[in-house]
Amino acid sequence: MTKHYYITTPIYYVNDKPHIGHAYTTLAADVLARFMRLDGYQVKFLTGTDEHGQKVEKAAFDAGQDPKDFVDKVSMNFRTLFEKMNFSNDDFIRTTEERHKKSAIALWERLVEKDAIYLGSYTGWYAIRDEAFYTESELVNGKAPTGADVEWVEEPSYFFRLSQFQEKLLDFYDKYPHCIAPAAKRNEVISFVKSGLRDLSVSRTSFKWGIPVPKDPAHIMYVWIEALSNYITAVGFPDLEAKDFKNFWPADVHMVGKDILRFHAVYWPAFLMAADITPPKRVFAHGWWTNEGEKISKSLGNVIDPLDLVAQYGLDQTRYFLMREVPFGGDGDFSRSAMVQRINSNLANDLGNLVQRTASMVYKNCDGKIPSPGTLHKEDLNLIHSAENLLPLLRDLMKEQALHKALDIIWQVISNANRYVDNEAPWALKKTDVARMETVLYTLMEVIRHLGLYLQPFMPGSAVKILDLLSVDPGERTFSHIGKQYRLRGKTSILEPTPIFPRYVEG
Ligand code: ME8
Repeated sequence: MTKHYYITTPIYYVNDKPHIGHAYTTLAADVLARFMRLDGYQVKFLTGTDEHGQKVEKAAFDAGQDPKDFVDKVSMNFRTLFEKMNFSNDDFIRTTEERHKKSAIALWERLVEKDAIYLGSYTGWYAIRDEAFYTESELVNGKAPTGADVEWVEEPSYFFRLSQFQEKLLDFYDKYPHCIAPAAKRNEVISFVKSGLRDLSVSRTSFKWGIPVPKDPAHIMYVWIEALSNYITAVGFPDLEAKDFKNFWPADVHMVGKDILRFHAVYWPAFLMAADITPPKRVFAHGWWTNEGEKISKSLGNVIDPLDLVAQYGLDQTRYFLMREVPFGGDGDFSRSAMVQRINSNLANDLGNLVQRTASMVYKNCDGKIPSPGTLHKEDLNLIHSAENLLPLLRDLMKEQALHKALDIIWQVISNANRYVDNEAPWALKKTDVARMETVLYTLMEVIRHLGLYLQPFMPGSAVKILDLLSVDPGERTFSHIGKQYRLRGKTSILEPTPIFPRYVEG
């Protein structure tokens, strides 16, 4: 039976050009999606743009453009970025698309039908930057707790009966302990819900750029109720019988930043429960990046454009750095020195040298062909087994979204292999015992084959180069090709090796 896996990213506001944070979340989802595909799952990986609401309307106004023209352009910037970052998303959703309008309206109508929405009036604070409502007691020095400016709002509004979902949500978190991660974030959500939930304003009348409320077009749907529904739109909602809906819903992972966890782990499951739709299996909230120790913000002028990083350091180098530098789930700091250190030490030295010196020795000393091994010694088998046995460990880590730990254990094998090269000294064996040299080089090549397979989700371009170098059949590059049965065959010609990970030299 086909196994399915549905992973999503937030849909990003198109008020400005994409930055490192957007690339980061989508990269993490890309790595997971690629891993699961290699592991035999049918994957749906969704990302996209959130194009309605006051924040986007204001950005279009400030740019002197019609909102539709404006969102078309900015959304395209995200699409282009994602292509350049080699993201493998299966779909890119825009909330201005017809399929999404239809779905958001259907969700609203379902909520009305279930008596989960009523008309009232909202009096309180609203932060356009956060697209969020705040009470007086939540304000800090007259601003939102996030630092965003707030404005006073008094207007008729539809409300969602969130207050009725406190117990249901707590039961849900209890019954599905893995539905929110990391654990510390889960605890924060639980204490927030325990502190009591107020009904949530879900429509606005003070702007126009959004989806009108069915039968009451003076109201525009609150951007969050609309935006969250993108996750079901993309699998065919409102058609509950749609093939994708049946295969992929509930989503396996909503990958989000910690800033929007509450929307995903409280409001979204409540909307879905009210609409009689199963909530997502898991919401994972990762941390935030700072730049050289400073909060990233437009006003500080320190926003990092991911394409600048790619141009300067290389695509897979950037992907690797973002996934390795920070324990996934925690906050992290971008610094040039850390980036250069990672590139030169982990990529150029550890991995790059291993591949380059092994392949060069094979190319020069074995007539450009993978040697046939003699009897494998204990140390050869130990090394090969350390590579072959990674798969179940990686699976467990990826299930927890411990992406940095997955790289850690791959790098342990790389260290083992480098230690093995030093101990076995194949360059010396060349003069004393050619047969043993061939066995050692074969062992190393077989380990490198595994490294190439495992690194595909993280550094797809470089992994392809490694596997191509070894002439691994393109049809034998999934995780079902891990292990003994698909070991390299002696006498296979390899390509002439050229360094895959050059050192970064400050220019
Ligand atoms: O919140 N570090 O969109 P958004 C890490 N449209 N990640 C960061 C980051 C940083 N410094 N800055 C942003 C929205 N992010 C809504 C979502 S979903 C139904 C609607 C990432 O454009 C992180 O994933 O403000 C964060 O959650 C997201 O960008 C916010 O993107």
